[in-house]
Amino acid sequence: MQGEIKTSKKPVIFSGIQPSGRLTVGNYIGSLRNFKLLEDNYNSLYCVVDMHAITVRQDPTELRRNISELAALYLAVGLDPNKNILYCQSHVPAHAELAWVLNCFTYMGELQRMTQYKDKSAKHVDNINAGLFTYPVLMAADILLYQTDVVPVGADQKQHLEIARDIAVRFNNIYGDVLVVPEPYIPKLGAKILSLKDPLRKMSKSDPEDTFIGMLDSPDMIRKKMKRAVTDSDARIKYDPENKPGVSNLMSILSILTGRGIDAIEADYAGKGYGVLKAEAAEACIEALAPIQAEHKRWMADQAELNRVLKDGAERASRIAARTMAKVRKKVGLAPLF
Ligand code: ATP
Ligand code: LTN
Repeated sequence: MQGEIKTSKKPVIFSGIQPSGRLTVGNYIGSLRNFKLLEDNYNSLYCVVDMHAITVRQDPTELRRNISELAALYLAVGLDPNKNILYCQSHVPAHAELAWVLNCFTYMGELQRMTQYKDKSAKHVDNINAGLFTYPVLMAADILLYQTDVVPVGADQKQHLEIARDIAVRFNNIYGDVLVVPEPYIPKLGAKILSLKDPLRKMSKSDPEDTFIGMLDSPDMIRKKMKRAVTDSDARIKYDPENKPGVSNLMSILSILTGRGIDAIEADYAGKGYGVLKAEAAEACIEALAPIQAEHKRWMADQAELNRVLKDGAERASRIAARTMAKVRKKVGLAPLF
C-alpha cells in the first residue's frame, strides 16, 4: 500500500478538473501543467470531479469515457500516483456529505453573485438546476475536506476560491479552528487562455470544436485550427492583451510552451505576418502535446491499471476525508457514529 499523505509536513494541494469534454490547451496551461511543476513540494490530491460535471446534462456513456480520459491525462502529464493522490470525486462520498453541511453555512446571495453560475445558467436555460447553483459549495467541500493549503486553478476559478475561503472562515468563527483556509495558486502568465474564435472569452472544453486546441488533437487538426484563429487586421505582432487579444493569446501560448519570453517573441517576429506566428504556435502545441498523447494512449490501453490507481487513490483520500468529517460532525452536533 502507498504512504499516507499526512505523514510528512509538506503543505497540501488540492485541485480538480471536470470530465465535461476533451481537455484543451487552456486546461493544460492554466492547471494541469502546474500540477506537475508543483508535485515535489506538496502533498497533492488531484481529483476527477465527476459530480460537478453532472450539473449540466451529460450522456452517461460519454461521461464514463471522459472520466477515464481525464484520469489517463493526469497520469500522462507525468503525475506520479505514488507521490500524488489521483482519484474520482464520486468514489469518496465524504465530498457530498461535507457539501451538505457547508450548504447550511452558505448564503443564497453569495451564490447568486457567482459569474460561472450566471454564465452556465444563461447557456443552459432549460436546465437551471439546484446543483448548478450550489456548485461552489461542493467545490468548497472538495478543498476543505483535505485541509488544503494551496489550490492551483485558472483565473476563472478565483471567485469560487474566495467563496471557499469565506465559508471556511465563517465555519471556524463559529466552531474554532476546524478548517484550513486555502490560498489560490493562479499562474502569472496563462491563467486565462482565450478562445481561438472569440478572443474576448476564455477557451473552454464545452464550447464548439473550432474554438479550442484539444490536448489530444492530431498535428493536422492543430495546424488547421491555429490557421483559422481570429487575430485582427493591423498585422503587427505586439503583446497587447487589451487591444490585440487574439494575437496576444497566441503569443502567450507560444511563450509558455517554448519557455521564450514575450519580449523575445516580439523581437523575433517583428515585421513578420500572423501566418508565421500561427504556424509556430501550432508547432509549439504539437511538440508539447506529443509525449503526453503517447503516454495517454498507453494508459487508455490499460484500463485495469488505470482503475487500480483510481481505487488506491480513493482509499487514501477517504482516510484523510474521514478525519475532517469526524471533526465536522462533532462540532456541528450531528448524531455520533456508533
Ligand atoms: P467547462 O467548459 O466544462 O466549464 P473548462 O474548460 O472551463 O470546462 P474546467 O474543468 O472548468 O474547464 O477547468 C479545469 C481547470 O482548467 C480549472 O483550474 C480552470 O481554471 C482551468 N482552465 C479552464 N479553462 C482555462 C483557460 N482557458 N485558460 C486557463 N485555465 C483554464
Ligand atoms: N470548479 C472547477 C473544478 C473544480 C475544482 C475543485 C478546482 C471542482 N472542484 C476544487 C479546484 C479545486 C472548474 O470549473 N474548473
